[in-house]
Amino acid sequence: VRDWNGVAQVVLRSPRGASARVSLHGGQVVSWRNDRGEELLFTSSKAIFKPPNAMRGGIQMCFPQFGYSGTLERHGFARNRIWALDDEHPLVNHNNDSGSKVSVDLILKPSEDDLKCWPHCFEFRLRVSLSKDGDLSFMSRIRNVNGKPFSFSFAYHTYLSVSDISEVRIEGLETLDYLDNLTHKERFTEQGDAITFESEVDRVYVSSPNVVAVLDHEKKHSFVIRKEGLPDVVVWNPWEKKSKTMVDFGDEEYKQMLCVDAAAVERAITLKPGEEWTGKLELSAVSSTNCSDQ
Ligand code: TA6
Repeated sequence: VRDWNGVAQVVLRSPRGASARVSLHGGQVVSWRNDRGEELLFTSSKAIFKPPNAMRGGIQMCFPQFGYSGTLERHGFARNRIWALDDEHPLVNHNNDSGSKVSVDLILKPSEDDLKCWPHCFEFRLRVSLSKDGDLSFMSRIRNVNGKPFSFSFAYHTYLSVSDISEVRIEGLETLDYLDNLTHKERFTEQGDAITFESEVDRVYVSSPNVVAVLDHEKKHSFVIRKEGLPDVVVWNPWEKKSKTMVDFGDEEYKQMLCVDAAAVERAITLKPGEEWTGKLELSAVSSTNCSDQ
């Protein structure tokens, strides 16, 4: 654990030199580097570092909602809270079928103020792991602690770093239905080939497969996204006009980023007292030469 401008962060390192930095503010992954030291996540050069608020970029935990609604702050409060190391087993090395991983376990429980705006007793346990090959994975376990039933939506709000958004394609979402946030969640059906980008995109692809590929040949790597328990994929790029409305985002930065969020948005998840939900995400950054066989 290291102190980073007054913010506690945990640095995970793989034997080949890959790394990930997890901030206890928001449970946010603020950096993920491959074994050549290249940064794989986008963080805005104008990101406002004002703990405990989430800074623009990285991978943010959006809970108990993804999106906007009356009482709760946008995308929920989990990304704007100070998490704690889960004292049961904060830093674990565990060998499992995919070889050794290093992990950190964090936990978030509601404060008195949180309970005022969202009156449900929950425990959100988050395990962030880095495999020996540099893959970054997340396991979120959210439990209803003997309250009344509650419902929530969830997203791993993931800012991927790309070379040039106009060169990027997403494979795996073809022919799916999506809700278009630009037209008040109107429902459309995606056409039959890879998704490319030439203007603002803000969509929730529903009932999506558990493997999605973001191909960025310019940058010599592509991302493979594997998920479990998360039926939807949010795809967002603000493009030029929207970028200019965000103080913590550079006017041209939309060219170097793409949000592809494993999520549960269309249908809220409901937990009865004592029940627990698990949502898993694994990100691999593969060199373009072998991304086709992913
Ligand atoms: O669909 C993604 C989205 O909801 C966009 O509408 C945009 O608001 C983005 O999330 C970023 O949200 P944030 O709260 O991080 O600025």
